[in-house]
Amino acid sequence: MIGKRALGFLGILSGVVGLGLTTAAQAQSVVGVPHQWQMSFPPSYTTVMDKVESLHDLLLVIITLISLFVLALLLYVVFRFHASRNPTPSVITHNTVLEIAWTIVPILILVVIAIPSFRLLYYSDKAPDAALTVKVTGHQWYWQYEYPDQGNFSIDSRILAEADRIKEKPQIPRLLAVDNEMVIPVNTTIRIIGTAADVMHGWTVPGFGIKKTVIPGRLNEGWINVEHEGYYFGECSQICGENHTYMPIAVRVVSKAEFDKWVEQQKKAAGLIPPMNAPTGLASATIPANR
Ligand SMILES: [Cu+2]
Repeated sequence: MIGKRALGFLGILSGVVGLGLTTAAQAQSVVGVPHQWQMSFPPSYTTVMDKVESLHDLLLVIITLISLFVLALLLYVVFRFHASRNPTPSVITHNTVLEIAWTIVPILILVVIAIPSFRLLYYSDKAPDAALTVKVTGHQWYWQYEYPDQGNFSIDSRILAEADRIKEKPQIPRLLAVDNEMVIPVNTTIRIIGTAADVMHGWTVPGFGIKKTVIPGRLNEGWINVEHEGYYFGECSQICGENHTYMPIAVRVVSKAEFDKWVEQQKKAAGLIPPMNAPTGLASATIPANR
């Protein structure tokens, strides 16, 4: 009996401790990761990606119809004009109506594709009402994130060695865990300004519908607004040298309160906030005694 009770108590205790650890280390669930046997796009986490998917769906319908039409024409020609059925071939070389038709129809199809395509291009291009900006700099071979609106601190984001990943962030898949994720608040429009320090890199997070090639000496702009908290991942998408494979992009989306807390921590670590033990009597000392 006692043994069972002790075991039960230990179980509860480990549950409580476990819960504490879980909330501390895994406050955000791992959302945006690839899955086994994944065939299509990753799930969409931003309105930009929703629109990318709907453009893709439209294009898929158009190219399927075109392919089936061309296949049907080919089969018809193979059957109808086979030497056995058509021993004397036609010698017609021109048909004005047909030539105008096969010029105009593709133009119309391209216009149908171009309208939503340009609309999406402009939609994803710039965010005039962004609440904050994060500057992304690609290095050989890690990412640097700067927060100019929060006092201009910066963090480096490097891949974790496998042993460290297992120890520190076991919930995150292999080759995707980094020491410092880019941290952003949920449901907030974030302007992404991208550049590179050495060679071209690609800041790409498929679930966000963002793929920015970052180039030394240039600034490229994009934006994200993520609806749910969690960890999201991408990879450098521009061959940038030996360790190109080992510079994953990890984004941690947190509540606004948690983001503010994280910013305070980073500012303190960067020495941007004066220590808290400043003299408190200063304000009263400046008030004249006779008032
Ligand atoms: Cu790369």
